[in-house]
Amino acid sequence: MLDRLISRPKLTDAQKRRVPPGQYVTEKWPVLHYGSVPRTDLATWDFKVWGEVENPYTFTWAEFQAMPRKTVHTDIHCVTRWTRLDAEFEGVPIQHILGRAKLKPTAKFVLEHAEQGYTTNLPLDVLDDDDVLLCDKADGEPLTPEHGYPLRLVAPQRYFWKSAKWIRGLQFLADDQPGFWERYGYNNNADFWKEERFTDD
Ligand SMILES: Nc1nc2c(c(=O)[nH]1)N[C@H]1C(S)=C(S)[C@@H](COP(=O)(O)O)O[C@H]1N2
Ligand SMILES: [Mo]
Repeated sequence: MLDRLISRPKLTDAQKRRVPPGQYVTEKWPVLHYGSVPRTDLATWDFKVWGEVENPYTFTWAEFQAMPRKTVHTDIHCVTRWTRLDAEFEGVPIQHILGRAKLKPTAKFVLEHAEQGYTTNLPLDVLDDDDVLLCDKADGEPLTPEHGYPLRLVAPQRYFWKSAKWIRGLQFLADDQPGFWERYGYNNNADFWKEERFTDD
């Protein structure tokens, strides 16, 4: 009865297997973040790569547009329990960013830095995955302001708070540093298959 009222999508068995424990599927793409949606001027926007790298660098929006691109078809999972299946993200593969940075052997973690001080951390091996992008388009359209325009990270193998919207830089680290939500009790690893939502999970 309740199911009919909230009109949840009918899922095939194959789709059901893609829904992690404790999650429900939504067809819409919810908007979720702390604080307000920043305004961005592409003419002054830049992106910094620094830390445990041989070649720290900064790129502009025009330089970003000239980088190699790819499209990733994937599912996304928010710790607040919504799951969206079959999203399509387009952008620059993270391997391009890593290659140019020339990571030092000491680089084991990354801290994503976004507008207004939002940060989130990942181990390098989770960042350096085939489906991780610096993403400027979703479902064929430029990102909308509330979904991270002009640029967000997409790291779909972890709860979606690990994918910073309005991202402005990547800092490579020898030692792990908790980000914004991680300091407020969210799980450092955030693997949705293991339901790693909060620190003690
Ligand atoms: N800069 C920034 N990025 C953020 C957040 C935020 O508060 N600020 N929230 C995260 C959380 S909790 C989720 S679920 C996703 C939501 O992305 P969406 O609004 O595009 O669905 O963004 C993540 N990235
Ligand atoms: Mo989230």
